Amino acid sequence: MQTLIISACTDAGVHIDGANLGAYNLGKYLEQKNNKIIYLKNPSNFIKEKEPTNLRKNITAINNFNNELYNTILNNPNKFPIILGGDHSISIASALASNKIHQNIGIIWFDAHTDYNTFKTTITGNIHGLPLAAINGFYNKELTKFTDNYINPKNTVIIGARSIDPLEKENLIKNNIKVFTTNDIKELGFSNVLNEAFKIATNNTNGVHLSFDLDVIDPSFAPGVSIPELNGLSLEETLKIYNIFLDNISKIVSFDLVEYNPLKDINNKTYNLAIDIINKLLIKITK
Ligand SMILES: [Mn+2]
Repeated sequence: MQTLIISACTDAGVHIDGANLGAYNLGKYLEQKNNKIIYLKNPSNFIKEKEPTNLRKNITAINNFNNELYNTILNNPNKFPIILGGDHSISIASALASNKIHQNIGIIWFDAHTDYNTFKTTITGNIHGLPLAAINGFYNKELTKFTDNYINPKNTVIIGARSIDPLEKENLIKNNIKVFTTNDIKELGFSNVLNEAFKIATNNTNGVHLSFDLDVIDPSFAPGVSIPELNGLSLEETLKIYNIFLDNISKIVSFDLVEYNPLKDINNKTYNLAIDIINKLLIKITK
């Protein structure tokens, strides 16, 4: 199948700089391997706001960016979209564009955080903490003006979470979102967790969007992310889980890899891992 690879060069969703460069670097790597890459960027006059008390930081820039990303994906409905972030706010556009094309999909959100805040519950005002709630149409409608179709919370699964804000947890409970924490993975075993995740995400849907936040991995293996969280998945666990995703590639209709931040990376550990993840996916899709 033909791929649509978009380098989503933005870090407007987080006060830490660098995720925009991550998207750019991954795009350049793939371009050298003869892939066609579409680069999306914020306007050159964009100045990122970092004021802690502003709980809607950079919302206009994020909405403009996501509007363009959404339309770019919709204009290529017969290709498999691979979106390289960028901070996690870009997944609002990638997941909802895929949902529009395939008419009702599920979502697996692989992440140390649950990204389920609203403008009422966010502590930081960093919009990369809100995307999954927006994708479910739970408040956050200011972030989804380009669409009115959402992914059903019933078909939404989070895997690898270990940092959930107290009010964010209430949002998850209200929407009955299935969350597998890192401890759940260790207790239940990753194959049981993945089986259950695919069951939830494929139940009466036309496919699954996989959103892979590199901070799900322990920072000792993937230090190059904007908001690292200790006690994450080991490299071995991550690759085993990822292999199960790849074994289920026929169910996956779109993919994004987000939050790689070269400014925080050590010895290119995270870069090399990100490239490995993308290359394995490309082999599966294009063969
Ligand atoms: Mn995330």
